[in-house]
Amino acid sequence: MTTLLILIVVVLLAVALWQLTKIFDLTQVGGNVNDTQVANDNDNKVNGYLMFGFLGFIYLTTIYCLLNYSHFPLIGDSASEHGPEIDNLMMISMVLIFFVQTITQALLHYFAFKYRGKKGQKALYFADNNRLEFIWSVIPAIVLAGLILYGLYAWTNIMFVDEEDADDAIVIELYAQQFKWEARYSGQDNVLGKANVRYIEGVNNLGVDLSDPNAQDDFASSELHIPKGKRIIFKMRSQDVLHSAYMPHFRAQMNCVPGMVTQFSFVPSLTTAEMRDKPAMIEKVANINAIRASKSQKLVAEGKTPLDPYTFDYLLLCNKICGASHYNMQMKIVVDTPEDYKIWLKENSAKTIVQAVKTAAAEAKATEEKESATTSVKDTTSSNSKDTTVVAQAEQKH
Ligand SMILES: [Cu+2]
Repeated sequence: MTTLLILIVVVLLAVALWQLTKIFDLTQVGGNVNDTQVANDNDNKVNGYLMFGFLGFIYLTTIYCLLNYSHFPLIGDSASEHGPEIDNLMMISMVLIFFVQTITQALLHYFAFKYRGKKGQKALYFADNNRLEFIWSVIPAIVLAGLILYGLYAWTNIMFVDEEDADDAIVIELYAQQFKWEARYSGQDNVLGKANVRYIEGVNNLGVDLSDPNAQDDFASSELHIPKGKRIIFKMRSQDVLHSAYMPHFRAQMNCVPGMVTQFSFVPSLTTAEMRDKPAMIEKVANINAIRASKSQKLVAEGKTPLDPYTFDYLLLCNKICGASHYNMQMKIVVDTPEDYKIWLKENSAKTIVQAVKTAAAEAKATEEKESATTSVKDTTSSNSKDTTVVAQAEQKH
């Protein structure tokens, strides 16, 4: 809000200044001032040097941003086996863009200065220059073709997973809905049971087909646990609108589309604990906690509860603006060692979805019976009070 106010004030100040200069110009009318609208040599010279000034501004801003903000992008320390390949592709693209833009901007501004308007100087007209056009067409074509080929190679490498070959891969479903994620594990058989939005009822909020033999051992979790060093095949579904499963630390993203199953697969290469121990991560966390500590001081002074210190966790985020609470659509990912994963699996795999549905049905039945018992007790009391209409209604209920 404050930023908006500041922006409005700046815009209003600019407008006021512009109006003031116009008034100033009007007061000069009739004086000995050059008010012709045609630029003279001096105007062109000023504009030529301003071009150089702008070039300097671009370069200085670039250097400033590189020095101050280059630690923000996630480059290096990716937590999946294919991560370095994506980082490499990203790095090559960025270096190329940086190189080309640095040179072209310099040329653009230099020539704007060199060929600024001068009295008596005429522009040379020529229709085309084959050699020049050849150079500026062929060089980008070769560079782009190389980049695209490398990108395609990386893409197929990452996206093509032979499920028959990868039989020790773990199949997990990521289910998206406004505004939360849920993971469904395929259980002992490693095959997810069929699911459809039409089967959603009560506690079966993932719409699992309870009659499917493959669904019998499926279990759901609100936290995604995966083991290090094993291939995970994610099957994505969405209940309502387009979502996107984004796991930045694993360099993974895939759209979740209502009515179809999409897929992404990767091998985690760093456990949560290992990632927390990385020097870059330690520095980042310390930085966040320093900010939190200073905020907490203010909160305490206002009599509010201070913020909890931050510890790093991998996250699954939604990367499609899917509604009002999109920003908060996230799920914690824990990369365990294979041993810890086994323990977690043991603790959680017993709570199957089929079992949960059965328990809920039994509970519902029990409460129903309890309720009908209390109603019949009430019935007797009301019949004692000779309220015949209530008795009749209660009988109808039975
Ligand atoms: Cu979403």
